[in-house]
Amino acid sequence: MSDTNIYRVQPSWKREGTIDNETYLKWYADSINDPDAFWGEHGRRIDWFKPYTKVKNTSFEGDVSIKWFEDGELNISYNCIDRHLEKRGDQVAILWEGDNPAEDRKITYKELHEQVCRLANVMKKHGVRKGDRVTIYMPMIPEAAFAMLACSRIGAVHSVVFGGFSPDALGGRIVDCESTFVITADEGLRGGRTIPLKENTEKAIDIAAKNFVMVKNVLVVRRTGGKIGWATGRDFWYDEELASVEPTCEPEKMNAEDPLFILYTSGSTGKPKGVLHTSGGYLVYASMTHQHVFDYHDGDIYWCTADVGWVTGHSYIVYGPLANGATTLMFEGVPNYPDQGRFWNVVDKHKVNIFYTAPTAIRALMGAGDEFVTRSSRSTLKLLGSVGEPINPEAWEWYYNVVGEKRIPIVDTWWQTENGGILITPLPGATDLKPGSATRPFFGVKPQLVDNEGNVLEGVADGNLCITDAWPGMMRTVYGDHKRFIETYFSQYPGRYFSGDGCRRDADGYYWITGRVDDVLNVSGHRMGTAEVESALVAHDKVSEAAVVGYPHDLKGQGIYCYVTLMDGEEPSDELRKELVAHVRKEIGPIASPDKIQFAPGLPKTRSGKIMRRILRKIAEDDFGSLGDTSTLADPGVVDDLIENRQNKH
Ligand code: 6R9
Repeated sequence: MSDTNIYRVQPSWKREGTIDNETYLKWYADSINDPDAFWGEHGRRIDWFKPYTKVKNTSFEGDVSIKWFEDGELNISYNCIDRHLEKRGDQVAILWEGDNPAEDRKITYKELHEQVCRLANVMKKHGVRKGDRVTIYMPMIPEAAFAMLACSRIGAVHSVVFGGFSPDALGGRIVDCESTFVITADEGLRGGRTIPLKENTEKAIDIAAKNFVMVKNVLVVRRTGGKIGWATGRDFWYDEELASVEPTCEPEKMNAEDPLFILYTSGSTGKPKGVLHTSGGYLVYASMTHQHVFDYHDGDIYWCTADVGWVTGHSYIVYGPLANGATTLMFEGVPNYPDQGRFWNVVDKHKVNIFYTAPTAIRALMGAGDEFVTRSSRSTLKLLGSVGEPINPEAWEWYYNVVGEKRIPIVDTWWQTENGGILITPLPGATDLKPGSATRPFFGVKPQLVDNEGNVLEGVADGNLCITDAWPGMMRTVYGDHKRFIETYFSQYPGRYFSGDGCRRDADGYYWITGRVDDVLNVSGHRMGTAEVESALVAHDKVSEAAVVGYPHDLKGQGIYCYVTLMDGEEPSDELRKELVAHVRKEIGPIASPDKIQFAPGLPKTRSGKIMRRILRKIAEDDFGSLGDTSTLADPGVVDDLIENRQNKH
């Protein structure tokens, strides 16, 4: 990675109130030297029913306890809606662009208020109470945001499950948080194709029932009008229910540390973890990062292309922007439908000022050719953002030169589901940019690099990325399993939060994320554990053993490479390959589709039976010349067969 190209902050990147470098340095120092004073002041950017008197009460030691603004009371939906009504009741809050370019909707703050209140009343009518978990399995339609906000209005805890996940994945998530109320749609629509959300929900409910979690009600939004099954008494139409209740609903007074949502994410082990975020600190952090990282100014049209099923959708489509009274664009479709120019057509159509997307999309569009971009104007754009995986410098340069016409800054934002908001990022008016670097920490964030033994690395270094002190937006626990929270994030390097990412710090103190150092894959910006894909594979009755690793993939960042050992008597075939791909898609969802499957008579194991993934990674990368020491293998002979039959021969 070269850091020779530096893109200096341009005067035109600053507007009134944009944070400059001097301010960044001062605020950063303040935030580190006196977090209580810093966050005590910035915590007031949101409205509190009862002001806090305590600010920070956190410990990364022992039992790990994170509390921010702990005696304050607030309501998230009040902050995202009600407090804007007087000044911007008629301003568009959610600007929706359908999968079909002919379809769009504009929802003002006033309308948002009514929709959210009605839905909150419907949930109350069906017995949903403060603290209850509600599962949201929705397409990218405004009702998904209404559902999240309605939960927050009554103090219910939402668990949004990405609409691309399978019935099994959905069922598992319903069971884990014991949620008895599900909000979904008849079908989703993406790239002209329908997704059977209600049908998947029914299958998931059956799975949940087998695990003794009984879903009592399903609220169904009419999206496509497609034919669906129906259980009278359990299923209700969203529109009919909303019409039957009052249009106002008092927001529940919530403690700052009351849970707001659970979001499942993959780790090194097979089972996704329910990352729990609470209310006050989360909203302060999401709104503050949204304002300063994207240099959001009043009146800007802001578009984040993520799905609400991911944390980026939570913090930067819904909560951050709406807390700031922004117009947030929500897009139902995909970047290449009807063609590869869709993003830029939408930018022109809705006069988008701030655009935030993922490297995988940038790479795919780069591959499609510049004409799809250059035929659009994009003159309204003021800032570009990137998130989800490391952005390679080539893609960064293309984004900067072609999409942004060398005119506007790019913010490469590093953060994770666990973090609640952006941790390492440029600020457009303050930070000189280097393609491929997430640059510097946001206020209150103390990064640290350590070697594998936990020794702190100073200055220019390459190591494991930890954060040494708490910030308001961070997760509080793994839902229902605080021990796992401590083990996963605070045990490898005690007293510090370990991100699972590798990272380099250069001579300017800039951070360069190099990717996961654990058994987590990042495929097109989607996180998944190798163990999850492995357990899906071994659930197939012809598979005896499986090992999954990532390999570099031009478009997806990482591809999924599976080594599969078959049951005795089973023969490898292309047919079976296809069967296994279909099987994994069914078990997890299309995002987990294996790219390569190699049938292997044996896997390289140590004498104690541990699979040596290092070797499997090298072979998947077609880099078997440097396999390193294989003498500890129980049967070194398996390696030759693996090399011989590798699927990525160059
Ligand atoms: C927000 C989000 C988190 C993982 C993270 C890292 C990778 C995210 C990145 C990045 C390099 C960036 N990641 N942003 N790597 N540069 N700007 O994506 O959350 O889905 O939990 O993924 O994504 O590896 O650990 P999540």
